[in-house]
Amino acid sequence: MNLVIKQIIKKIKEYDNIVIARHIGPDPDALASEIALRDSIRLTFPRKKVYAVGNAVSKFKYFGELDRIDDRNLDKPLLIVLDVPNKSRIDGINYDVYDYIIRIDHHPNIEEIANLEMVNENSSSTCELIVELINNTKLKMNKSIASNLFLGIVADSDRFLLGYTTPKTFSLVTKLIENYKLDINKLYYNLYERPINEVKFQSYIALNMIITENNFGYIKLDKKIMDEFKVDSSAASNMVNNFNFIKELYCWAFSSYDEKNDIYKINIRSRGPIINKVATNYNGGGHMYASGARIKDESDVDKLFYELDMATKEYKESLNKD
Ligand SMILES: [Mn+2]
Repeated sequence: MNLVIKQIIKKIKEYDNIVIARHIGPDPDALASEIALRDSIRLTFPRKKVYAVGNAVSKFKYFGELDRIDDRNLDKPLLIVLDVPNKSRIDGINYDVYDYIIRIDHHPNIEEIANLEMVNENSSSTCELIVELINNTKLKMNKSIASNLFLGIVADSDRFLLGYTTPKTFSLVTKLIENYKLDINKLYYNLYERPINEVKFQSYIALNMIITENNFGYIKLDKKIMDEFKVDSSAASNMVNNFNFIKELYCWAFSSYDEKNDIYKINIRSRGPIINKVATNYNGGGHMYASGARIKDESDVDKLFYELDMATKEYKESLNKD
């Protein structure tokens, strides 16, 4: 790992134009890591041009502003891709214009997308990897960078609940809080404050979710029901983690219709069955126990749910063997 970190900082020093990108439909880890790394490089090397790109998300504005650029006009740019393992899911870049590409990520490898990779599947978050990068190089940090990195780690580990939360995660976070005097209670409001209609929508999901005999839970959220609760498809993704630790569920998935892009967004979570392999067959992917997919054809949603049910069945049967 240390050799890779050395190589990454060498490349950052070498290039004057640097673009940082992450996955489409960004979550807090993706946004926090790209903005934190951009701000750290700017702080350390004020003469470099560094951009964090991709579509902005209004509810995540508190992480900072994103940059609007045309990367085709940049001279010999370096691309740093964060929190995404596949080319097709990188947001807002022209892949072919880059002179050199680095990937920093905690998703399992899917395809070669970079010249240099810092990938650790056992890391809680991309933000944790950025903290390690900054701590082990001359890259600088300040309070706002530390706040973003803290929030990315908290969000992706679901408040240190999920696997891959290690003693290292806690010790890195402790130093962020101590060294930059983070007001963590204030920061939590950014992540966790939500309108009552979302809570009501969550109750609707709990009341109407179908649970199979294999302990797979699923629900389809159409436009009518989302209009009724005044929520959009991103609300469903926000609350999928809230269905963890339910005795009757080994795996659960929500399908929500995204009107703007005319697709069905699927959010899948698991506490046993491996789900990212299934999601990959449906224009999706992610982690072993946390995945997503984007589906055009509604009949494919049913097929995906069926395959998840079968994966859950297999998992349940494996439990009974021991
Ligand atoms: Mn992540």
